[in-house]
Amino acid sequence: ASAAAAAMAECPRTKRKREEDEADAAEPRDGVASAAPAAAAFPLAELSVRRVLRESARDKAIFLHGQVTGPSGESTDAVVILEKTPFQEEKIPELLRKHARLELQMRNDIYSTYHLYPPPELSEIKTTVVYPATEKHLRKYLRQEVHLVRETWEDYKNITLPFIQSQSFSLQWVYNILEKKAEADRIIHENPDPCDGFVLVPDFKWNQSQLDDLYLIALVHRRDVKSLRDLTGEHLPLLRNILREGQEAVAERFGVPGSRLRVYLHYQPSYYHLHVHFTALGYEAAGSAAERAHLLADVLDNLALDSRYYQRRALTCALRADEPLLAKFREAGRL
Ligand code: GTA
Repeated sequence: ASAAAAAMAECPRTKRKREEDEADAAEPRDGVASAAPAAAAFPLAELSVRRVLRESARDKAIFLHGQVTGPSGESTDAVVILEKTPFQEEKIPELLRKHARLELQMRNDIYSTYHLYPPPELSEIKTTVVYPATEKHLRKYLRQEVHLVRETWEDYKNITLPFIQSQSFSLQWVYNILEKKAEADRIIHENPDPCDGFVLVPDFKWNQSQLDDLYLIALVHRRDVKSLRDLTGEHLPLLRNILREGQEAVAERFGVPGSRLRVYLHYQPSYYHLHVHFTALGYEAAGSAAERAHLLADVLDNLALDSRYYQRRALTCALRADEPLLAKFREAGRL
């Protein structure tokens, strides 16, 4: 009860920001918000596919733009991501024993290939749905060339900040987790301190069936820190808590030690509420490349050396070709 009470308390430094955000969340910029997830399953069979936004043979994933037609004939956009999941070692004997069919494709000397048809319970396709999806979601998932921009602190203040204040994705899903209105049963660890606390939950991208693609996300309780750019020495206790407690919680729950985890922040993130990614070191998660990922341990050292490190240096950002922020950099003659 005391942990719950602490989580309800508020970091004095963030009170004003929360009030602004609540007003903001009531009227989300991308026009989509819900306090809690709808209970009904998504009508997948009724989805009419408009186009393939992206597909990846390597990741065995396809990103679809589809539409669902409502009772009065209106169409609503959705993004549906279908993704084959990694093998679970412990299910292999069952897969071999219970396969529905094994069809020879070719044989040559000692070499042969087959089509193996597993039973339905062993052929899961991870399905992620964004519904209703905004134009911005469709753009986000569309395959695009990316361009690197070197964003100085001046650029951040004059170009990026006004842009993210005017049109970033709704943070309602984050507030739902922090307020236990969604995913409450999935919480792996919580430090309820309103200033230096956070909630650790499995990321959206992880089905938790196997550890190869382990992916969790730590969401900070305070609401006044948008991204890496806002961090100063003041946030060191918060960041140290995330690293230490996050690693301990993952080791305890999943048996993966800190030395096997990649713990990092994105710059630019998609969602401007500070969060930290925890992924299995052997897993090349989308967004773990050098141009986007900043290791939390390095961020801590940089801030300990210089409290205003992230307000002094230029940061590289990878922006998609059709991203309005990239256009803003072009207009400002910064590209
Ligand atoms: N637990 O409701 C949620 C939720 N949402 C809406 C987002 N996340 C959530 N987690 C929970 N519940 O890791 C997670 C996201 C992401 C993090 C936000 O929050 O899965 P970020 O702000 O740094 O933004 O992190 P990021 O990484 O761009 O977000 P996102 O949405 O994952 O996009 C990543 C890019 O990866 C996209 O452009 C997409 O095209 C690509 N991608 C590749 N594979 C996938 C996949 N399987 N699913 C989704 N996106 C993928």
